[in-house]
Amino acid sequence: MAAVNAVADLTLESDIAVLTIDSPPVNALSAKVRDALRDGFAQAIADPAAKAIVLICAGRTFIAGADIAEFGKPMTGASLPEAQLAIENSPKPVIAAIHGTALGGGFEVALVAHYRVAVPSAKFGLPEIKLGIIPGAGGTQRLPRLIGPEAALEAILSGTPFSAKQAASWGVVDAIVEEGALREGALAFARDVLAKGLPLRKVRDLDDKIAPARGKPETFAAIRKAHAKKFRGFEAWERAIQAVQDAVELPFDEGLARERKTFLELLASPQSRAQRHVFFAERQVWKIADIADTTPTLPIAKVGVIGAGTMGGGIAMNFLNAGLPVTIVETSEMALARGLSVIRKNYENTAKKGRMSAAEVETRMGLLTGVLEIGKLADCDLIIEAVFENMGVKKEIFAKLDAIAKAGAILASNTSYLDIDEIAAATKRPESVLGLHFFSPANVMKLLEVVRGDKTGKPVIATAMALAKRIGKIAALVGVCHGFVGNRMLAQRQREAQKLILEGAMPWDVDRVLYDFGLPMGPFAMSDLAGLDIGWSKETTSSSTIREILCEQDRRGQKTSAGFYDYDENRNAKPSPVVEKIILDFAAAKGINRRVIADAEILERCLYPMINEGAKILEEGKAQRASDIDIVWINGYGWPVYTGGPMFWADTLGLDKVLEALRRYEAEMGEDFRPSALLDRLVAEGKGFKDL
Ligand code: T1G
Repeated sequence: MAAVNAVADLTLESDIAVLTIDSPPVNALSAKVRDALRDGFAQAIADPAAKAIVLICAGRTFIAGADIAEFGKPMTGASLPEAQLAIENSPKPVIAAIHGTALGGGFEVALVAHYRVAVPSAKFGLPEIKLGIIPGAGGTQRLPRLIGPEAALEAILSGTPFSAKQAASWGVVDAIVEEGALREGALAFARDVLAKGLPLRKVRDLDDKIAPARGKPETFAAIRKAHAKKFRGFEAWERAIQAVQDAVELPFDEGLARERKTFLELLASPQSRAQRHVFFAERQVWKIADIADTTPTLPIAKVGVIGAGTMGGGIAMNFLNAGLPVTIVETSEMALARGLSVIRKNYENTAKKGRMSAAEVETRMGLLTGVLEIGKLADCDLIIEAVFENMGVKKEIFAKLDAIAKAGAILASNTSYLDIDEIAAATKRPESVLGLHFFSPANVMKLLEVVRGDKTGKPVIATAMALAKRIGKIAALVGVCHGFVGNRMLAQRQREAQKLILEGAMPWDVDRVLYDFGLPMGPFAMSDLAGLDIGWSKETTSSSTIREILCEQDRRGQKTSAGFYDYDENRNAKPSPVVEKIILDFAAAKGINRRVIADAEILERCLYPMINEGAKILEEGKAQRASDIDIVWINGYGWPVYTGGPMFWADTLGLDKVLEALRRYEAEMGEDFRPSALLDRLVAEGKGFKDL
């Protein structure tokens, strides 16, 4: 055995050379790994005893892509294309042996091998689009030659890995070998290649899968049309489609050169920097400074949910989807029946769309029990309260739970802003109490704010974070304050949006600016969707806000086909002359001189106070890191991922610019814009949130 370098060694198994890459955690294509590929293949090719070469990786996975941590830094060592040429042009058959996830540059390395074998659990993918780039080492040129342009674009635009079984059916993989016996399987395959004198197949030479699409731009036009809505605001997707079109229309080397040029351009783009920030932020968010990964977690085998309304039902579905039995409590037969039927309908709709079998619907519904007595939750390991937002009611429920729940049970509230410490104080076991703040629709939205109370125990937090992963959520640990992280920052935007429509803008102006910025919806369209009458009552209404007046005129939002907007029979919104008059009359009655408000002011006044509030949240330690706030907003409120989240975006703008604007607005409009001390300090030190 000869060490090629610190991350690779070369062994000779009778007449087969085996190059083993070993660079934890995921054998990413760092400079050392690229060097090892170039030098390892040169050594194996030069060794007369080696008749074929197997490329395999140690550890949990085959090469999972380029080393993202190296992006943006000066490149050292061999380039990836250089290492790939050494493999593709080997005069000896090269077999890539794949386990774990062959992703991005890792898959592109496998695609220059002459043959590929994999274990059944292996996965393949080109997830570069999630980093704001396109595959940059031949993926857009070689994959279409193996599976056709449409399937290749589906894989590239989704970034979703596909299975070894799928890869085998597409001919991407030449053999599936026994799980756990990859090395032996690959060596046997190599011997078979030698014995049969099979050719040095180069994917670059294939044409049969791309020829049918040649001279048919309509193929790509259709793909563009199908993805336009999903990729609104993103840059890379259009470039990916163009690259695959080049693969079909141009000679291989020309297409490859164009791909590389596009890849390098996108790599230097603000969008890719932002999405790379999000990649690492999504991994950081799980790490809790004072809770070690080894902290014991509590067993969760049975879950209780109090309230079968929209939130309770959605929350229950998360656990049913993870195979956990759920007992759901309601106060009346009718409310319980309604709640259970909504859950069943949701599953049946999913089955209708072919995303679940009828048997699976029954399996999940079979795990669900509806009851009317809270006492029936006594044997649950976790109980989540999801009733309407009233502190008195919640404290009453937690006092009851304290009396009936078994020792060690975790008691959680789904409140979206109330004080978890006050709720915990209603029990004699505050160490077992925390907030689990789901986002509506709770079975769809990925974000979970895990709210840590003053007395919440570390095993309870560790259990909640692990459980979040189990139910497919991304969890952010937040502290107790009004609205926690997401809603606390949202309140800043909502306040300014309300003020702006009095001062001179119209609801559709504010929504347009935020929609064009990349948010899925503006505050007024969002209110119409949620319903303007949440928290409103005919009895107490007093025409004191635009919202109240709209409700008084039975404009409750989409459900009444009228709210801030008028809605047609297809629920398409259009600006409303009725609302315009209501706003003008209301402002006049308040003696407000309306003025023309520029889009830039709308954007600054809606987003900068949010960033400022984010800074206060960090100052108070209600979030561990600025990137956690980015994760909250991207996964809970649809903040455009290609800007990296509000805090990363602020750094991109320059905190000095944000501070200057806040000071300007504070001078004109008062303390709502008073900059936080942290913002002041960071600007004074010439730093950003990323430096915290
Ligand atoms: N580069 C650097 N670090 C990486 C990495 C990568 N590609 N992939 C993972 N890590 C780190 C990660 O930060 C974490 O570190 C640890 O490994 C475990 O990861 C030319 C240019 C492979 C499916 O986009 O999807 O190739 O937090 O917690 O859940 O066309 O990681 O422990 O310090 O995610 O088991 C394309 C990215 C790159 C794959 C494993 N490749 N990685 O998931 O573990 S672009 C990707 C993943 C490219 C070419 C282009 C996942 C995983 P730490 P983890 P996991």
